[in-house]
Amino acid sequence: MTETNRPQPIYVTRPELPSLDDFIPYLRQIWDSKVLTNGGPFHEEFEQRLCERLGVHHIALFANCTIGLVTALQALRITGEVITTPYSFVATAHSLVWNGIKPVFVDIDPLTLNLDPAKIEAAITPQTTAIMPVHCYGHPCDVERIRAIADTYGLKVIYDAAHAFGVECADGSVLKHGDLSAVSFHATKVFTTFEGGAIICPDEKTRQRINYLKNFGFAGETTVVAPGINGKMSEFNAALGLLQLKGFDEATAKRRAIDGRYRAGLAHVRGVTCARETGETVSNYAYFPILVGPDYPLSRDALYQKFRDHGIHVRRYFYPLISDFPMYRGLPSAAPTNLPAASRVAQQVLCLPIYPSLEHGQVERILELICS
Ligand code: T4K
Repeated sequence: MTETNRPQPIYVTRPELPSLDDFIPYLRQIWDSKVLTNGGPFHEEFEQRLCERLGVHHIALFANCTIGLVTALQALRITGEVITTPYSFVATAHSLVWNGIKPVFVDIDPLTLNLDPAKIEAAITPQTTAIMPVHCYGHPCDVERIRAIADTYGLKVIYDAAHAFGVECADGSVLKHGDLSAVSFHATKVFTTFEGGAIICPDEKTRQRINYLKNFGFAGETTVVAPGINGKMSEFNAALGLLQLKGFDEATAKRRAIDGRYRAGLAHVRGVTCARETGETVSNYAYFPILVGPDYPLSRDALYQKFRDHGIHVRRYFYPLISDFPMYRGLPSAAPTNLPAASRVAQQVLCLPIYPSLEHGQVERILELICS
């Protein structure tokens, strides 16, 4: 095969961007006004539009989701121990450690791949102050059971909702659940501002405190009320977000079609299981994780390599488990015996490419590679 007819590499995700021409007027406005950041007009408008789009009342924009999680924990004054999942991106547990909080890992449900509510109570100690579950792959956690446990023990719930933009349950956006939820607008997410994120807050008072914290703690020109951080979103990112909102539904429809094709194509492949949805009424089709079981002719890593050899950059989200990284593996809760479901899933998972510009022929090639 020559360089010219070699197929283009395929990635696990690719951002869907608006046309550059459509972005130029936004840039011109920024250049003309010279307001670049610190709550400028695009920032304010983007917060407003997001509230409308998501059906929520209070949003604080952030430079990224990780700093949003760190700030959410600060805002609720979480200390001691927080129960969380090992089956996530490292930012989940890192946000705890950045606050001097000890993560306590609890196993996942092997079907939903989210924190298993049945295992939470056994991990609660007098030091536990909160639960940080993840809506993994955008599939909602069992929010009702988690809320009931939190209420019984007087715990806060902060959702790492990095994957869950646009996801809805029967009562609307999943981002409304918990005391706070943090969502990501990173380049790899279904909705992107290049880098970015937001906290969804229950009330204006909490949002105000979060706004102080993300602006160094300033509550006025000469008043600093907390040792805050710089977590602000710039005008550039906010303008991009405004423009991106316009294309979100169309992009989701393309993802839905790919999701449907994968599910149909893999339905009868022995040893391959598609992760199931968990009760959302509207999905965002953010990821397409499959589990490669012992009945499949190749190991997960052999299939991963086969894809790589064909220029297809699938990813093993989330392997290794967070609890296997050096800064966490000494914790008693990190022991693989405490996390049997997460340990098994991390060995089997492979996230297939899914993004709006992924072509029909490319999806078929991916399916062929799994089936051949
Ligand atoms: N909580 C959870 C549960 C998360 O998954 C994440 C982030 C966070 C919190 C923190 O959110 P942020 O603070 O980032 O807002 C990626 C992302 O960097 C990370 O944001 C994401 N989760 C995680 C699941 O995936 P990598 O190291 O896999 O990214 P990378 O650079 O290898 O990109 C993957 C593929 O995406 C590339 O092969 C090609 C494509 N890509 C990537 C970038 C950055 C593009 O096409 N364009 C791009 O600009 O972590």
